[in-house]
Order: sequence, then C-alpha cells, then structure tokens
Amino acid sequence: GTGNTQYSGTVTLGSAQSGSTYNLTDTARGNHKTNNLNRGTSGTGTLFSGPDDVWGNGAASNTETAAADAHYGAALTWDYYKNVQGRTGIRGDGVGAYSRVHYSSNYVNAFWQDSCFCMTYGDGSGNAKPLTSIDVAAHEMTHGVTANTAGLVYSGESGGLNEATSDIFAAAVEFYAGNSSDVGDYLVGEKIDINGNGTPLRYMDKPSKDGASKDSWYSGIGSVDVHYSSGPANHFFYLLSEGSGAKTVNGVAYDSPTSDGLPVTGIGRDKAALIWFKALTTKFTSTTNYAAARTGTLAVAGELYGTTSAEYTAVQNAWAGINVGT
Ligand code: ASN
Ligand code: ZN
Repeated sequence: GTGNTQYSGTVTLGSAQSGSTYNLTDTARGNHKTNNLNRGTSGTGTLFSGPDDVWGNGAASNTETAAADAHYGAALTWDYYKNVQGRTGIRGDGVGAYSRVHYSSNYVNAFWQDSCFCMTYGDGSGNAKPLTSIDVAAHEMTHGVTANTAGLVYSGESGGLNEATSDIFAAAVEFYAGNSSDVGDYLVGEKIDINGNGTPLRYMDKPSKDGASKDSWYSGIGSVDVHYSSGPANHFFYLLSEGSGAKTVNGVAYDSPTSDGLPVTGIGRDKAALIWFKALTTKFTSTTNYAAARTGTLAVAGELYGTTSAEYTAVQNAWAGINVGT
C-alpha cells in the first residue's frame, strides 16, 4: 500500500487484503501489524483496515497518519536488522511484533513492552508532535532486541547501556532508511520537537547539549536516569563512527569532544554499528557495565578486524575519549 506519513513523505507500506478490505498487516515482515488504541490505554487495539490501500494524508489530524508512520518505522527497523545485522525479527525467529498508535490523550512518549511483544505511541501534546518518527520506532523496537539478547538490566550502568543501544540503532536505522524527508543523523527524536524550539531529545556527538545527559563515564554514573547515563555510550558510538572534532553529516553540524583531549579517528557508522551489534548479541550480559562494554567491544573488534587493526585502535581510543580505559 501507500503511506502518506507525517515525517517521511509518501512511502510504500506492507499490507494485506481480505476480500475488498485492506489492513496493516505486513506479510513480508513476520505479519507485523499496526493497531489503533483510539485514545485507550489497554488492550491490543483494533487493526487498521479500510476500503483502500492508502494510509494517512500526512497530517496528524488524520487517524491513519500515525499508523502510516509507525508501520513504516517498524518495517525499516525490521529491514535493517535483517539485511544489515542478519537478525530476522526482534527475537530472531521471523515473527513480527505489533504497534499500537493513539495511546491515551496528550501522551508525550512511546514505549516497548516485552509482555505484549509490542510498542506503543502517544500523539504528543502542545508543541510535541506524535511520537512516530523513524528514530523513535527504531529506539523502541531495539528495546525488544536488547531484551531478547543481552538482557541489559534497565537500571544502573547496564540501564544506560540499554538506552544507548536503542539510541545507537535508532541512528543506524534512520541512516539506513535514506529517507529524504527524515534524513539520518546522530540526534534522537528531532522530528518530535518535544521542547518546542526544534531541538532533539538527545545529541550523540555531545550528549550534555540536552542539559542532563553525561558526556563521559564517571564513578557514580549508575545513579542517574538511564536516559542520561546512556550519554557516554552514545558519545562512544559517535566518536567511533565519525571521529572527534567538528564535522557535518547530511547537513547537520556536530562537534564532538573527548574527555582525554586526544583525537579519535572514526571508522564509519557501519563498522561501529556492526561492532556494537555483535557485542550486544555475543558478549554483553544482563549486568554488563561500562568497563565490560569496553572489554566486549574490543573482543569483537579483535575477532572482526584483528588486534593490530585501525578498527581495534579506534575502539580503544573512543572508549578513552569517554573516560573508560586508556
Ligand atoms: N520512550 C522511553 C524509552 O524507550 C520510555 C521509557 O522510559 N522506557 O526509553
Ligand atoms: Zn528507551
């Protein structure tokens, strides 16, 4: 079908047909479905269906628009994990999840739940627009991937690494999408405009730009909210991908400092994301902390590229750049 999304322009959506009715079941992606909660807060909601295979009109006032965005974000995330990381579905078993849109009223968040194997989106309130952008979808679905792999406990340092994993793959999926309306960046939630001034929720090049996230590891970081203790790992990923200093990517200007003042030479986001994914799925455990994440990613870099490689050195230097190891 055709989706007229709010954030990503006109896109192709996976749908199913039953008689003369179409519905948002993505048969090519594990039958991932998108359902309407119609402002409710419980239950699975109602599968989006209708007489034509065109979904939404680009405006939030149209009930189907949020569905088009959510369905598209889920499809991109599915495609990214399958085509780039070799993982088919959140559990790796080829089975799709489902999205619920129009959760509650004036709800300014989105979330993943293991219990329903589903993700849920609010419509926003005031300045904050519906929470259905590509990066938010990828962030939430990645919570499902993390829960079904490393199982990083959602508190303390492991909680920060859990959050960072969702932000890292949010960026990776947004770049992978190559969508000209929602271009790839190292910002999280920039389309939602949650602050009403065009700023994103989080910045990966210098996380402290949000006023709360930490740029570097310190003893005691495990006591701050996981959405802020994620900062150093997001910063690590940026440094490993793009290197330190000033740089413009897809028209967005970044300037990433290092805690040790030493430069980092980036290896590109594809290699950085591969290293993080392999560490998440083969090295990290539920209690992995920052020091163990360093050990795990170095082990993966050694396996993939060798311990004398530029990639291995970059992993070491990026961790040193956020005050983990030397
Ligand atoms: N949107 C938030 C997140 O995915 C919800 C939460 O705090 N868990 O991190
Ligand atoms: Zn999260």
